[in-house]
Amino acid sequence: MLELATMSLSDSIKTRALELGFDLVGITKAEPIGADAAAHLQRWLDAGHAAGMEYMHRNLAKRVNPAALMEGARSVICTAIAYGPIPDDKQTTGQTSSESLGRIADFALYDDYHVFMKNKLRAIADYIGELLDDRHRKFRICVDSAPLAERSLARRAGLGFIGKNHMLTNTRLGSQIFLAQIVTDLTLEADTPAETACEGCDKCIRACPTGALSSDGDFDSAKCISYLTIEHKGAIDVNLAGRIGNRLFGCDECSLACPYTQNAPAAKDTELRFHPERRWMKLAEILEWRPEQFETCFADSTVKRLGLERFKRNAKICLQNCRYT
Ligand code: B12
Ligand code: SF4
Ligand code: SF4
Repeated sequence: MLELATMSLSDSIKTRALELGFDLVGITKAEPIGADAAAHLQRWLDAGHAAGMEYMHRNLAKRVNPAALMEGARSVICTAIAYGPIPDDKQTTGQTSSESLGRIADFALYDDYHVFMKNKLRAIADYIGELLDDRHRKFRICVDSAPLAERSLARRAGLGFIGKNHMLTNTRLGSQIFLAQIVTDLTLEADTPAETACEGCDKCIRACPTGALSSDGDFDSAKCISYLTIEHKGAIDVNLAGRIGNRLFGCDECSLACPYTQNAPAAKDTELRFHPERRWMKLAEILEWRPEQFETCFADSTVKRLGLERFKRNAKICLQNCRYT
C-alpha cells in the first residue's frame, strides 16, 4: 500500500514537471555516483583538466554524493529543458553584414537559464508540499552552481547517456539540454539508467577545433573554447587563440556535430526568452563599448557574468582571427 502511494507520488511529480514545461524528468536515489564516475572525476582533477576552475576542487564529497549536499536526502528529481536545436525561423546568419562578427553560443541566446529553471523547480517543490499537505519536507534546488555531478545523476535517472563529447545526451532530444535537480528527503521510485549509444561514432571528437576531447575519454578544459571564452581569466595562449575562430562566448561544435542533436526536433518555445539579435555581434563595436552598454545588452543574460573586460578580450581575438581567414 505504502509502495503504491509512493509510486503514484513519483508519477504525479513527473506529470506536473512536464506540465510546467520541462522536456525530461526522471528520478534517482540520493546515493553516491558510481565508483567509475567518481574515479573519472578524481582523475580529471588530478590531471589538471579543471584548468583555472578552482571551485571544481572544492566540496568534492558533496559533488559525488547528493546526501552530503543535503542532510536526510533520499531522492534526486532530475529535469531537463531543451535549448536546441535552434529552429530555422529563429536562426540568423549574419552573412549580410560587411563587418566582422562574433558568435554567441546557443545556450546564451536565451535569458539566463539559472533563474528560469530555479523558479520552475520551486513550482514543483510547492506542488509536492501541497499534494502531501506537508510543509516540512526538505528540498534543495540545484541549477549548475551547486557542487553536484549533474550529468552523472541525470544519466542514472534515465534522462540520457554521457556521450564522447561529455554531454548528457537524450536519444530523442540530443545534447542541447539544460539540466537541473531537486534533492529531496522524499523516498521516490528510481528510474532505470540510460545506456550509452555512441558505438562506431566519433563525430564530436573530430569536430572539436582545439583537441580538447580525446578518444580515450579525456576532456581538457584548458583547451576548450567554452572554458577559454567563459571561465578563463587573463590572457589566452596565442596558439589556442587562433583556434577560437569567431566564437565570442561559448562553443557549440561538439554538440552540433552529434547525430542525436542534428536529428532532434527544434527546441519548442518556452517562457525562456530567446534573443536572436545576440547571435552575431559586431566585433569592432564591442571594443568601443562602455560598461553601461554591456550591462544593458546582457542585463538578463548569462553573458553578463563574464564582465566587459573579458568580453573585449574575446572580441579582440575573434577580430584578429577574422582578419587572418
Ligand atoms: C565545469 C563545467 C564546465 C567546464 C568543464 C566541462 C566538462 N566537460 O567538465 C566548461 C567551462 C569547459 C564547460 C563547458 C560547457 N558546458 Co558546462 N558545466 C560545468 C559544470 C559546472 C560541472 C561539470 C563537471 O562536473 N565536470 C567534471 C567532469 C569530470 O565531468 P564529466 O566529464 O562530465 O564527467 C562526469 C560524468 O560525465 C561521468 N563520466 C564521464 N565520463 C565517464 C566515463 C565513465 C566510464 C563513467 C563511468 C562516467 C563518466 O563522470 C564524471 C563525474 O560526474 C556543470 C554543472 C554541474 N554542476 O554539473 C556544467 C554543465 C556540464 N555545462 C553545461 C553546458 C551546456 C556546457 C556547454 C555546452 C556550454 C557552451 N555551449 O559553451 C559546454 C560544453 C563543453 C563540453 N563538451 O563539456 C551543461 C551540460 C548539459 C548537458 N546536456 O550535458 C551543464 C550540466 C550545466 C547545466 N546545468 O545544464 N562546462
Ligand atoms: S565546446 Fe568546443 S572546444 Fe569545447 S570540447 Fe566542445 S567542440 Fe571542443
Ligand atoms: S557525436 Fe557520436 S560519439 Fe559524439 S556524443 Fe554524439 S553519438 Fe556519441
